[in-house]
Amino acid sequence: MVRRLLLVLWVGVWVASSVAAGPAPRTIRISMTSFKFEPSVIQLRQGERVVLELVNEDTQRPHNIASELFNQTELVVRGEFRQGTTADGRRFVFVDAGKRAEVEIIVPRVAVGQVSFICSVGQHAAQGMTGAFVVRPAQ
Ligand SMILES: [Cu+2]
Repeated sequence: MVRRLLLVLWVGVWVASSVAAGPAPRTIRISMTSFKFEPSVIQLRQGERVVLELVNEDTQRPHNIASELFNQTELVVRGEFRQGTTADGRRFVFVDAGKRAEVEIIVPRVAVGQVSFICSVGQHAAQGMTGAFVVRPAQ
């Protein structure tokens, strides 16, 4: 009887935790070097859970990724990073030379079309370190 009750409890917890976790997120690796993001165009779907794996492959310079998209959703950031906001109000995740971080987001449903991102460190954006998220409607 006790064993049966424990089994029922265990199955209940397992079902609850798998529902909460949902499907595994898609991981998108983004390389940061002087002065570009690779890839610089990133396709996303509304409501999709993705992990942006930020890899600063530069040996000299720190970089960040700043985007209005990050203002519209919750960011779960892991790794070696700093967070902040640019002078014009875009949230960013900053990664030092040779370090990496992961940004997990659920693509907000308010955003559709292109949402730009830049590296707001120094003059990096003017030197070409820009890109865009292309957000498509949920399937
Ligand atoms: Cu940069």
